[in-house]
Amino acid sequence: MKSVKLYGYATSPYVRKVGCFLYYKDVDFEHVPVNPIYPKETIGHTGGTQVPVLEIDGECRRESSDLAFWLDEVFPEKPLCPPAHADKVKGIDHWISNTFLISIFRGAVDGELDLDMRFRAWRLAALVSAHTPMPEHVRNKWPDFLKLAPFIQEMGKHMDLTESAKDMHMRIGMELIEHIGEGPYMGEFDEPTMLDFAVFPQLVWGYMFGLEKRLSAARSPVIKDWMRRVYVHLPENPTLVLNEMLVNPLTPALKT
Ligand SMILES: N[C@@H](CCC(=O)N[C@@H](CS)C(=O)NCC(=O)O)C(=O)O
Repeated sequence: MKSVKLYGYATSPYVRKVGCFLYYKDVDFEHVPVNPIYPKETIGHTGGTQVPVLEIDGECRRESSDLAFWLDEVFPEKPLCPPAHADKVKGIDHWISNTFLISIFRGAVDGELDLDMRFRAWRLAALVSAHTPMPEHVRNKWPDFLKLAPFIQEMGKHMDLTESAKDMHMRIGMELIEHIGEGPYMGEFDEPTMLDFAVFPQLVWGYMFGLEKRLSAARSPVIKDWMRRVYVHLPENPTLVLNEMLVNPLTPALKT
């Protein structure tokens, strides 16, 4: 049996995405939590600080979408990017990587540290600390650290900041609905692909772990039905966050 390790903190959307790839493929893996303050302790051997890192039998690779292709090579069952649909999958994945996933960081890029944003950031720090405890003064400063993190500043360069955050989230929600189309899965594929697992955990984890009061994505019937279909392929907690931190279980929210 191959030894598979996923290094990363569960507050990273890219780490959650690769976690879902592994869950869907039923690959046995070890999640190695990375302390964002001291990443070298766990991923120093990779020569970098970026997560996720996937290690298969001692070989380490980065870049979440490339990891889907690598997983398909090593574990061909349940392809994340079926060869017959590769062009379409890669096209929509481009939208996910360059629009959907970076939009998650819009609040931090705007850097308006109102009380709401601070509570959010402190909760994020608590979720990270559940795995890799961070000192109290670091947790307290987490809202400011997020605002200044170089990789988040970099994401800001790829956003149209003249569009309001509200308009941006609305537009991206509509684009997601278009990509789901008639379903059953994103791209109107009959089986789930890397696309579904790149998006799904991002829509549910904030609600599950106390960042959002409501499962807001489920306000769209199209997205809610799609979430129900994708969730069937994943464990109850597909997010890599410790179960002890759960605030709202997902099943009841998707049932009603
Ligand atoms: N394009 C990368 C993005 C990964 C990424 O931005 N990871 C962030 C966490 S969300 C990170 O590791 N930031 C710290 C760093 O780059 O040192 C992927 O898809 O894997």
